[in-house]
Amino acid sequence: MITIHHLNDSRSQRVLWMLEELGVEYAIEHYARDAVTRLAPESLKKIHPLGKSPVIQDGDMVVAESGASIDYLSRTYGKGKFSPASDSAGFNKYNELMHYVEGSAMLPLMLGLYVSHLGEAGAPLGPRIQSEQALHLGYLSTVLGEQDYFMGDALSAVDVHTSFILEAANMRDLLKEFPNLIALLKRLQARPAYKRALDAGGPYSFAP
Ligand SMILES: N[C@@H](CCC(=O)N[C@@H](CS)C(=O)NCC(=O)O)C(=O)O
Repeated sequence: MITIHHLNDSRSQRVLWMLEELGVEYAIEHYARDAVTRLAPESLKKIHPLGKSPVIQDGDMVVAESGASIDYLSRTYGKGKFSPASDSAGFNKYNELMHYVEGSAMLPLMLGLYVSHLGEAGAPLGPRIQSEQALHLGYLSTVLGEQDYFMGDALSAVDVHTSFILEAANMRDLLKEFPNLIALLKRLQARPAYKRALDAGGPYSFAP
């Protein structure tokens, strides 16, 4: 049995969505953010020493990091539907994008969020953060191009993983120059599995 350790309003939402797309049986352990600090409860450290969400368990296996979790689930249970085989032509692009999402694209969005708390003191960082946000969203827009999904004409784990970037950027009104990313986000959020995952995960502020 797969268990997802789900923190409300977090990156864990996209792992729940992957589980719903796969149609596998799973259990949810819910964790609530501290109302003031937004940190996860200490109890999450019993599952993984970092105490961050998401974490999934599958039998004896514990996987942290949303990208690794989504990739593990889609490779293990997806029957090749959501992730290309490692010897196929599309694998390197898939692998690059799966690492890129948290390794590069998320950083300027997180910096924007943190620096916004500094008020005027953070102003000198603004131009660099904004240019990095534009660089990464522009890159994602170019990779997507005219396709329906990042890997072509079908949903893959890359779209599930990237959704959090698109939602966080959209919430900050950063997608308006990228109509193809807006169209993709609408396409993703219209999927029945996406909606089922929202019902399962609880309130999620990046959703419309
Ligand atoms: N790169 C990690 C980030 C994990 C992470 O920072 N999760 C946040 C929620 S989005 C969290 O657990 N925050 C609560 C805390 O830091 O205590 C991933 O993609 O899973």
